Amino acid sequence: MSLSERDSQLKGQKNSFGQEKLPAGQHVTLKFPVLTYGSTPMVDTTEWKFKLDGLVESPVEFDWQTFMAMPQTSLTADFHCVTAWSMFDKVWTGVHIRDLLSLVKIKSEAKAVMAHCYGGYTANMLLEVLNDDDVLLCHSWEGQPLTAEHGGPCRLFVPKRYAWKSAKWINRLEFIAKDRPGFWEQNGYSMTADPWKEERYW
Ligand SMILES: Nc1nc2c(c(=O)[nH]1)N[C@H]1C(S)=C(S)[C@@H](COP(=O)(O)O)O[C@H]1N2
Ligand SMILES: [Mo]
Repeated sequence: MSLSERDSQLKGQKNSFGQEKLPAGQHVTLKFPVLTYGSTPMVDTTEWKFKLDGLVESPVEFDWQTFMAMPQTSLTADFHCVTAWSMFDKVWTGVHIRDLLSLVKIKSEAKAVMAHCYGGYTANMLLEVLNDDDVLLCHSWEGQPLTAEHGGPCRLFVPKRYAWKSAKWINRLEFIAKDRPGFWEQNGYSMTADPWKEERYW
């Protein structure tokens, strides 16, 4: 079956949230493409640290051992890149965002969040987009540790948004009062990035 036949076969199919399985303007990939701006940071788990700060009562920082000792969640989900590929039904594993957020008391003024990464990349989203049932801080994909090019040792996974919000090599979540543009958002990409509304640019 050709890829375009595959795309048309998906027409009318729904994902587990009742959305079109293949959002408008997307096509299926059977690969796991690498999309990185700039070079791949090499981050050793012995040096890795993660911070939750900004509008929280008390900031928290933890190391790799602590991260891996947190409750672990696996889920099967799709991944949609704004360059038009969609990858379906892969298993992502890590710490569920709600288990992560339970480590801090987020102040009521916090409405948005900025993901910060090793290498300097940033991505923004509303707190309600981050705080969703299918959002993970991931260390594994299809049962294997994430490779460095895919964001290993740790990346964010936000399947309901275009993939640039799924920040690779993430090391900090900063809670902020007002949504502000991250790296791609400063370069013309959408603040909200909903694939089912084709929010690609702004
Ligand atoms: N730190 C960082 N995270 C990033 C990117 C990046 O360049 N740097 N690219 C984004 C984009 S545009 C996409 S499509 C996905 C791609 O993830 P993958 O390379 O694992 O497929 O990562 C996102 N996260
Ligand atoms: Mo992307």
